[in-house]
Amino acid sequence: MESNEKLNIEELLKDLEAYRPRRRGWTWRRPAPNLELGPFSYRDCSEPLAGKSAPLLTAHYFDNVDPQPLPVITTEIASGRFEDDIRRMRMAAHHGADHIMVIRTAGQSHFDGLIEGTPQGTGGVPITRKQVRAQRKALDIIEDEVGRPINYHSYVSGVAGPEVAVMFVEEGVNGCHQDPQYNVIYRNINMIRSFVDACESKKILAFGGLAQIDGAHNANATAREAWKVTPELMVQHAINAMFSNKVGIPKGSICLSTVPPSATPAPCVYMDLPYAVALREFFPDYRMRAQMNTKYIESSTRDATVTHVLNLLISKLTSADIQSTITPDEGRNIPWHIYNVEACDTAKQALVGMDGLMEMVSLKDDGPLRERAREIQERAVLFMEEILEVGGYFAAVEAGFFVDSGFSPERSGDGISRQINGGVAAGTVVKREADYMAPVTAHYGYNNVSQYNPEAVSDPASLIGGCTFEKPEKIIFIDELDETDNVYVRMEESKKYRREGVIKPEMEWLADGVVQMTMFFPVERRLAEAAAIEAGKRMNLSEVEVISREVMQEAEGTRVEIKGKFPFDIDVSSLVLPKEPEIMSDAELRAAIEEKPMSVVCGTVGEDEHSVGLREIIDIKHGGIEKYGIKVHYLGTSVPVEKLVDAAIELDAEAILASTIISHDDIHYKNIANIDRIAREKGVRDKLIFVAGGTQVTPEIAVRHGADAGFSRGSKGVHVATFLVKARQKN
Ligand code: Z97
Repeated sequence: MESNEKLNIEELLKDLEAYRPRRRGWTWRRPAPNLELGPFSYRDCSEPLAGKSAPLLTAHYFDNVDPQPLPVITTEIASGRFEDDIRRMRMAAHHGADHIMVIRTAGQSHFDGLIEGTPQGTGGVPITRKQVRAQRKALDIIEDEVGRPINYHSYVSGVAGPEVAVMFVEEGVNGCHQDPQYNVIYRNINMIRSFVDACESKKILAFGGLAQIDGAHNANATAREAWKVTPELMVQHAINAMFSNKVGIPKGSICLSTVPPSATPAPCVYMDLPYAVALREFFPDYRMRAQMNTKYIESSTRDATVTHVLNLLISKLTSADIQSTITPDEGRNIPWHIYNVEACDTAKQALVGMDGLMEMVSLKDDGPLRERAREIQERAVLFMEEILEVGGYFAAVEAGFFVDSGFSPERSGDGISRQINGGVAAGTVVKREADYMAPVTAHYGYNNVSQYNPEAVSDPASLIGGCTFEKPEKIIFIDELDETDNVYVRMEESKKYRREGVIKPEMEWLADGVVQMTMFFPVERRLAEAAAIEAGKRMNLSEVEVISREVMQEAEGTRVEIKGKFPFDIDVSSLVLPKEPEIMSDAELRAAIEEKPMSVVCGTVGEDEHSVGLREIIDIKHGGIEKYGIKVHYLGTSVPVEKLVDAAIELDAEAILASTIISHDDIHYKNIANIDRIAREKGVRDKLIFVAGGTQVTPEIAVRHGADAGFSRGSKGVHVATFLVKARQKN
C-alpha cells in the first residue's frame, strides 16, 4: 500500500471468511545498541522502522531521523466502530505504536458467550470474530507499510473467557489482559468459575504465545486513595503471575504493571518509583508493562501530558518493557484519533529524549528508594500471610481484603467483598462426566482421550482430524447477525464521504463532524462556560459541550474548551489551494553557497524607518539568509533607492533586497520600479537579482513593477534564500 493511499475498508472486509492470520504470538522490539542515525548516536533504541513512519515534529531539523525507543508502545483504540478504529491504528502505527489494544469500557466481560457480527459498541467495541479478523488483516497490511510487526491485543475476561481465548489464537491476536481477579472483584463473576476458566484460558494463551497483561493495576484505578494499594498490587500480581506460570505461560510473556499510584501535586516520582523498583525486584524474570496514571487525571491535555512524561521517567529508570499511553484520552473521555497519536508521540519523544540516561545516573542502593521499596514488599508479604491465615484467596475476597484503601496491613473496611458461592455464573462448575472427552489442542488438565484412543494422548485433536488450531478451515465464520446494527449499514450511511470527494471534520468516526475549540473569556468559570457554549452555537455548531475548563484567575478569566458538530460538508473540488512556497533544505542551501559564495545588499527604501521585517529575513538568529552563508551588507532604513543600486555595484553584490513597508500612494511599488529603472540605466540590471518584500507587497504586482520576485507577509529567510540560489542557477 502506498502511504498516500487510503486504507480501503470496503476492500478489507471482502473475503474475510477466507482470511488467515500470518503468525501467532507476541513480538518484542529488537534492540539496536550503538545505533547511528543522521547526526546522532543512540544507546538504547530499537531497530528503526524499515518502512514508512511519521517522525517527531522537530525531526526535520535533523535529517528526519525517527529513532524508536526500546519498549513496545501501546495505544488503546476502541471507539465503538471498529471500521473507523482501523484508520486510527494506521495513524498510530506511523507514530510509533506497535501494540494496539482494543480495550475500553464495552464491558465485554458482561457477555456470556462469543458474540458475532459487528454491532456498534458504546464506549468500546464488542470483541467479535469478524471485528478481530478485519483488524488483524488491516494490521498485517499496516505492518508491511511501517516495516515492523504490530501486536494486536484485547482481553480475555468474563464467563466466555476460554471461548474468547480460543478465538484469539485462531485469529492471530498477540496479547491480552487475562486475570481472574478482575472478573471476581470488578465484574462480580463467581470466583470458582473465574479461576477454573482462567486455567483453560491461560493454557490456550500459552499455546498461542500471547503476552499476558495482569489486571492488578485496576485496584489502583478503583481504590479511594490509590497510592495506598501498592502492597495489594504486588499481591494481586503475585497471584496471577504465579498462577499463569504454573499453567504454562512462560514468565517472559507475563507482564506486570508498574502502575503509577499517584500524580502531582503529590511528590509522585518519590512515591511511584519505589513501587516500580519493588515490583522489578520481586519479579525479576517477568516483563514490566508501564501502565499510566488514569485515576488522578484532569481533562487538560497539558496536565495529562506532564503526568504522562513523569510516568515515562519512571519507565526509563526501571526499564519498562511495554509503555502504555492512555492518559490524555482516558482522563478526558474523548477517545479521539489525535490523542492516540499525540500520546504515542509523547512516549517516543520522552523515551528517545532520555536515551542513555542510565549510563549517566543510577538508582541508589540505599536511602529512601530502597527503604520505601522494601516497605512495600514487606507489607505485600504480610498481606499474603494474612490471606493464608484467613483460609486462602477466596476467603480473603469474602472478607473484603481487596481494594481496601488502607495501607495494608491497615484496613479501612471499604474493600470490595464477593461471596464464594455468589456472583454471576455461581454453581456452574461441574464435575466431568465419566465419558467426558476434550479432543482439542491446548486444554487444561484431564481430557480423557486415552479412553477413546491411547495413541491420541500426545495429540488429542487427531481424534477429530485436527482442531481449529491446526485446521482453520473448521472455523465457522458468521458474518452478521443483526440487520440493523452492522458495519455495512454504518458504511452505507457514510458512503459519500468515502467516495465522492466530500469531507467533514472528524474526531473518531468518519464524517462525525466533531470539532474542538479553545477560547478564553474574561469572566469567572460558570459564565465563561455558558459564553463558550453560546459562541459554539453561533458558529453553527450543534451538540456543543464544554470538555475542559481552567480558571486563569477568578476575576480575570477562564480558558474553556468546547466540542461541537460542524454541520456542513466540504466539497474538495471547491477548495482553492495557494501555491506552496518553494523551499530548499538547509543542507542544500548551505552547500550551494559554499560552492559559490554570494553577497547581497539590502535596506528599507524610501522614507521608511521599518527594519524588523528585513532583519528577520537576514539575521542568522531568526533563520535569516545569513544562516546559509550568504554575506549580507545591510544599509539600514530610509535608504535612497539609488544608493542601494550603487552599493550593489561597489560591493559587487549579486542581489538587492529592498524592503518596503509604507504603501500610501503605492509608494512601495513606485520604489520597486525605481530600483529596476536605475539598475537598467547603470547597465547592471542583468547582473543583479532584485527581490522586494514587505507586508503590503503582493508578489505578482512586485514582479510587474520590475522585481524578480516579491515576498509578502509570512515569508521567511529560507524562502528568499531558495529564490536567490535558484535565480542564480538560472542566470
Ligand atoms: C490498561 N487502560 O491499560 P470488560 N480484564 C482486565 C482489565 O484490566 C480490563 C478488562 C478485562 C487499561 C485498560 C481497563 N481494564 C482498561 C484485566 C480493563 C476489560 O470486558 O470491559 O469488563 O473488561 O490496562
